[in-house]
Amino acid sequence: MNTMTDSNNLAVQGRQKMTPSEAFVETLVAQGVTDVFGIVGSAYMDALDLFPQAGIRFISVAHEQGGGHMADGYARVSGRHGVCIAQNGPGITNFVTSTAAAFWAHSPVVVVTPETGSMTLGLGGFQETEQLPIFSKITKYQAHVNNRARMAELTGRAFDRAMHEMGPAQLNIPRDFFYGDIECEIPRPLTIERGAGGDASLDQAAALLAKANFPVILAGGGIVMGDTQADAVALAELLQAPVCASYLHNDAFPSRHPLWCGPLGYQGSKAAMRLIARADVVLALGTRLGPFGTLPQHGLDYWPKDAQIIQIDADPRMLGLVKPISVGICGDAGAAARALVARLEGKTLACSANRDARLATLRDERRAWEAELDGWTHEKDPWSVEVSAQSAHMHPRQMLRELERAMPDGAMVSTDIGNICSVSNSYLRFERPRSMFAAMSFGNCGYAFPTIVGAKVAAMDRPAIAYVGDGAWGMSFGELQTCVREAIPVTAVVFNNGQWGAEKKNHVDFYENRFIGVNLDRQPSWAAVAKAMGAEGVRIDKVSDVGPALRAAAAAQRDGKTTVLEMMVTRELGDPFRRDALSLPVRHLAKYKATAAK
Ligand SMILES: Cc1ncc(C[n+]2csc(CCOP(=O)(O)OP(=O)(O)O)c2C)c(N)n1
Ligand SMILES: [Mg+2]
Repeated sequence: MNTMTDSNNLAVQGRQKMTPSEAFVETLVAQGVTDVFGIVGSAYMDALDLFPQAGIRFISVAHEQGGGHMADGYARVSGRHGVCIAQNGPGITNFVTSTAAAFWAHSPVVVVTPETGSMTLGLGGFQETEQLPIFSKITKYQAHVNNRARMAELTGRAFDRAMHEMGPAQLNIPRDFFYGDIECEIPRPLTIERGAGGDASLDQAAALLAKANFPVILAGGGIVMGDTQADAVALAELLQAPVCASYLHNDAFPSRHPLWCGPLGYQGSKAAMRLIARADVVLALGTRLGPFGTLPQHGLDYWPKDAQIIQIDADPRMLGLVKPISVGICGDAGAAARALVARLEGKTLACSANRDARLATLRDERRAWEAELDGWTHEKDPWSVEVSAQSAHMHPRQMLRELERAMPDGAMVSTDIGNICSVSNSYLRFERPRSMFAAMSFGNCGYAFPTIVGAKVAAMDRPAIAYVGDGAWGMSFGELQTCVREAIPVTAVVFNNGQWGAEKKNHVDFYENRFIGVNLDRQPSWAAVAKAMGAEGVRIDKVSDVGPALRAAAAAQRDGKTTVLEMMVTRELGDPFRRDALSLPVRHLAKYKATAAK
């Protein structure tokens, strides 16, 4: 039974004769799709032909991976489905990385994968590969249209599952199944409401929180995806509890709120780490407690191993998966927060007794971390000191602080995988959810730029800014073509340090500076490349130019202009990503002895 009322649904009603292409497109209409990203292909041309009359914009991209990331960014900012489509075979395999990234970003992306024709499947015809196994581990659901008469049903199900399970769904369609005559009804979206969780577990959680002396809230992506920040704020204020953001979800809690203490995880906030280390009860609100997000950082092993952990997540498989927990609640973060407020309001809370002392600690930690960031203008390890002494370029941290100060209100910021992008985690603060679009756990270079392009399509009124290292930029700058061609104005801040820095840091720390494949010598001027591609390009050499340049580029978005700000920075490098996973080199063979750790 469809629970959505149909009055505003523009799709055709009732059972009737149509072609499968019409059934497919009408189901998109029924699901509220207005934008689809991809590269044109004969495999789905019959359906594409209907897009204009259906009110669907086809955004023609430079590379399918970019289109997949755009669908991801679009979904992350709008809370609606992101949709991408491509040619069978090579167009579809180009979606693999973006689909895996969307999987770990919990994005409701529908990946439409037209397949080789059903009558030649298995014969090794043109552009043929088995498309279902490839995506089997990176999707929440796979629909295969095994009969053209089921086109609408399976299309609708792929959309519903993507939203219900918050992740990519694949819709695989043999290309000959777009043609023919069928009779069907267009399914309406199946809206399923999620509740707060079980009463007994909520009671238990409320009892733990009432007794807590130092409760700390860990605000996760569930708050962002549920658009439920106000509920998290209400619960935090009731408890007067410090709120840390989970790794790369800096937009889960407003940074100007007095209880905010910043993100945990790699290059996160020491204030957040020091406060959660003191917790006797942690309320993990809408977070899977991913293993990478709570690793020791800055020399602080901050996860409170003796604390009682209450974990709330909409996916029961995430409860207690990574960290031992005391109470697991399968529910919507916002609904659970409201249910906890209802249980705790008017009750005596143990933490009220030490409220002033706790708030003083919070203020002290926040102040200390801000002061440390103000003074931390450059990296201090010997290699960084040496390379920056030889350079006239900007220190990355100073540049990042300037970007933070100049960040326009309501900005959406995507960040790539790289050393400088990672360091930016300390300097990214947001007042509203759906503002930060980091490459999440999949961690692929080349994520940030196309993702912000998709985000901009969904929110044309918001400034859209991507932080990208120069190596990752080399992978993704092709989508400047999409910005120019499709009039999608964004700002790319490209950190030119002439290296694949994050990996080079491992050479410095573990391999005695034996640099292999990490220097990006003889790069083009990225500002000049941008201009050649029809965008604006500005090279920034001085810290004092950073803020004005960002403000001007963000303002230029209102005039439809995409700008690349090429930031000339030193080769210094912050802490490495995977200190947890590397070891000093051991060599047994005489031939390789010279590379053994001394
Ligand atoms: C697709 C992909 N390839 C390789 C890597 C491994 N990797 C992680 S960070 C990094 C270096 C990033 O360099 P750059 O974008 O220039 O940023 P920087 O570290 O210099 O700030 C690489 C190669 C990856 N994460 N993703
Ligand atoms: Mg670099």
